[in-house]
Order: sequence, then structure tokens, then C-alpha cells
Amino acid sequence: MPINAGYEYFNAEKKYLDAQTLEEKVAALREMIKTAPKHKGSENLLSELKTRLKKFTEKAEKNASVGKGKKGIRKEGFQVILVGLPNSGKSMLLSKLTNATPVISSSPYTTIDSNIGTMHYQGVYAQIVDLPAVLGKDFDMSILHTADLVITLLEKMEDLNTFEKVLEHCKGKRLVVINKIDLLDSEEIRKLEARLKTKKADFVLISALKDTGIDNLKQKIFSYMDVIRVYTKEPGKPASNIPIVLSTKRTVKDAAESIYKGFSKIIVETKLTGPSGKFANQRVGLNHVLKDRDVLEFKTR
Ligand SMILES: Nc1nc2c(ncn2[C@@H]2O[C@H](COP(=O)(O)OP(=O)(O)OP(=O)(O)O)[C@@H](O)[C@H]2O)c(=O)[nH]1
Ligand SMILES: [Mg+2]
Repeated sequence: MPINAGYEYFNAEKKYLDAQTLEEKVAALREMIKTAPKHKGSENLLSELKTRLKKFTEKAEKNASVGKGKKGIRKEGFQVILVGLPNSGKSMLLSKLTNATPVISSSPYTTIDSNIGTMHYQGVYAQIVDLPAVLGKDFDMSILHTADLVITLLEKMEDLNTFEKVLEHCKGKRLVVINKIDLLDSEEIRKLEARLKTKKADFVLISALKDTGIDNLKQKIFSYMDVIRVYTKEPGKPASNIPIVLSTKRTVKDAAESIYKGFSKIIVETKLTGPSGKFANQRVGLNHVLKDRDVLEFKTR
């Protein structure tokens, strides 16, 4: 949002926001620095971009020296892991949540090495990891300690009993997903839902094969991320379609500072339209608490 930045800068910024790997982020940041306006008013922006680049290059170097870890999994942002017995449909679910193309097969223990994909949900990314079947020789439970959300994928509720002990290692939140509901009739689905409700566990019923419940599951995963999306707009233009992603209960100031450090200091007025506002174009202060899907219009000095 620097003053007088050209389209090249905005293109680079878009690449930066879309970047999914550290390497892509570093490349986009270099481009942002190259194309950012170089005058008194953009000094803060430039120095902030350079600090960010330094942080990312250091991280990239560190990652390169540690290698990719035992099973080649590097945690990127919010991490969701799929845990389940052989043939429960983990790999097929990964292929439905992300654009990964894992091997899917009716023979058990097909997945030997974890498969990784990125789920895109309305401007927010989550890393999804399809693990080798739980209790099998290739299952490495160390990832249970770092995952933010553990999805246990089941063909039937009883299957959970067989590996409940393993899940004691989970540090993150847990969600039960029952797959293959295309094999059940509506009466069986109704009974299953009733049973799950009494357990008070959070659950989703899906058929990965028939794409049933996949959007609902994505929405659920998003809700576990505890983030909000805030959009910026310029006067007389539509709001950008790339959100600023913040944790919940953050303020206008946090949104501004996430654009670049020091940006909130040059804001003279903020107009807000969205769920946290009372009416469209409401003038709000820097301490106003934001909600998901708010749109902000900053006036700077
Ligand atoms: N009917 C039905 N079959 C499914 C569904 N999801 C997956 N399958 C089938 O179940 C079998 C196993 O699917 P995978 O995705 O390979 O299962 P997995 O959990 O990754 O299995 P492992 O890698 O061996 O642990 C395949 O034959 C899939 O076609 C579903 O929703 N309904
Ligand atoms: Mg598999």
C-alpha cells in the first residue's frame, strides 16, 4: 500500500501473498524490494521488506541444512494431519482437499511416505498431510506433536478404539471425520449422526469418493484455524480479493501493521464496511476489533 507504487510492485506483492513455499516468498520479496518506490515516504516500507527478506533467507538456509526431516515433512503454516487405519480413504481425501495426486488403492498400506498438499479456502492456506496408516510400520508419530489439527478418518466409529492410545500424543485440536457414507443408507446415516452427537465430539460425515461433505469439511478446518480475513480497498475501487489473514480479535492497527511495520502511523482515517461495523463506511479508530470479511479503506497522510 505504499504511495506511488507501480503495478510491478503490486504484482510482486500479489506473488508474495500467493507464495506457498519459503523459496517463492523469498523470490517475491526480492522483486518487491526491486520494484518498490525509492523515496523518503517509502523508507519504512523498504527497510521492513529487507528485514523480512533477511528473516526468510535465514529460515530457508536453516531448513536446507537440517534437510527435510525424516519423512520429508516441513511444517508450513497451519498443519492438518490425516490419521486412520489402512484403506480409510486418507489419500483420496487429500486429493479432494488439495491438488495433490497421491496413489489411491484398495490394497492396504498403500501410502508408505506421507503425501502433502495445500488446501486453499477463500484466501487462506492450510497444509494437509496424508500419513501412512496408523499402527503400520511406516507410521511415524512424531508429527502428532506438531500438528495443529488432527483429523481421524474412520470408516466406522469402532475403528477409533483400535488407535485411541496413539492419539494421546496429540497436542493440537482433534476432529473426527467419518468417510464412505455413500455405502450407508439414510437411516444408517441418521443413527450415526445421533450417536456422534451424544459423544459431544466434533465430527463431519463425508464421502471422499462422491465429494459429499468436502466443502463442509473445508469450512470446518478453516474454523479451527482461528483466523479472520480482512480486505483492503482504495476509494472508488472494489476491495482486493487477496485477504490479510490475522488471528481472531485483532484490531485495525494490527491489520495496518501487517501490511508493513509503521504503516498505522501514517493513517489519518479508516473507513470500515463489514460484520464488525454498524453501517457501511463507518469511521473507526485503530483500536477497533475486526471480524472475518471486514473491508478497510485507509486514508494516509
Ligand atoms: N465407497 C467409497 N470408497 C472410498 C471412499 N474413499 C476412499 N475409498 C476407497 O477406499 C480405498 C482406499 O483409499 P485410500 O485413499 O487409498 O486409503 P488410505 O487411507 O490412503 O489407505 P492407506 O494408504 O493404505 O493407509 C480405495 O479403493 C478408494 O477408492 C469413499 O468415500 N467411498
Ligand atoms: Mg494412502
